[in-house]
Amino acid sequence: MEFLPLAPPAATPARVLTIAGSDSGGGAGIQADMRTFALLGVHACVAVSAVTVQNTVGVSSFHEVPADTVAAQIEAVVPDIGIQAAKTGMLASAQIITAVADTWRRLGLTVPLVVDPVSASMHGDALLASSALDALRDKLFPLATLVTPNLHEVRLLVGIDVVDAESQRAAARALHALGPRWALVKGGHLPSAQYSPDLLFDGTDFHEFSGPRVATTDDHGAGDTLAAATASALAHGFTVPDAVAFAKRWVTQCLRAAYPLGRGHGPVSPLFRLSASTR
Ligand code: PXL
Repeated sequence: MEFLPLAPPAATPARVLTIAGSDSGGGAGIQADMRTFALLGVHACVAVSAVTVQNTVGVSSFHEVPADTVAAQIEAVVPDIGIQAAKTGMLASAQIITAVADTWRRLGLTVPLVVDPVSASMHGDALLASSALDALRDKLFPLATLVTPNLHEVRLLVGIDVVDAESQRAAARALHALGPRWALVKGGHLPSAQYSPDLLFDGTDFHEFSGPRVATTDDHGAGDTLAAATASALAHGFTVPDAVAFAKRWVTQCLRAAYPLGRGHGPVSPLFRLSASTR
């Protein structure tokens, strides 16, 4: 596959800010973002929103970072380092979401923002307070270039059960009406044997991205990886449809390279790029 252009050695690469939670198992959250950023040649800035206590079997607890500390991390890095794109993952609470949105506005940021509205782990452990949904819809979505919910998050956010192509379109319309410039309804959890159809909508046109389904239960961090690769491509100036197409191919490769880990679900892996780049 075509990769993003790498900066020459010692040249400053594109910078992407992730605002997300830490996964002690190293497969999702900030750790997934940083693996993808590094393997795509992007420098990661990080605002930690929460520290989760988890392994491959599940999330046993998490500790939120105070909202003003999340805001302060963003305020520290953006004017100094400069970013070409940002993404959000686990934001945990309405206070943190509000702090991120307020900070984004205060800094007058105009770079692309990918909002992955993480609400639960793959084991079903809650990573977002139910009282935070209003803040997500009302404060953060209107600032987003792209939102990337999975079907569970679509149900929580717009109350639509996506079961087929028609309901997927209805969900894309409802999500777009909340204010992001683009909405991506990820179809990875649709009951299709061969394909995983993602639907992108900008209020006018629908774009479908149909990747091959990879048969693996080692898919921890797949959503984070898709959003991180999309943000990386946007940082390089890709259009949103081109960035999503690139990210979809990237996550498919990462699913093919996923490895077993622990007693539960292993992570998707961008480490395949290490052997690809030395060939
Ligand atoms: O994959 C979603 C996700 C995001 N961020 C953190 C997570 C998870 C899933 O477990 O733990 C911190």
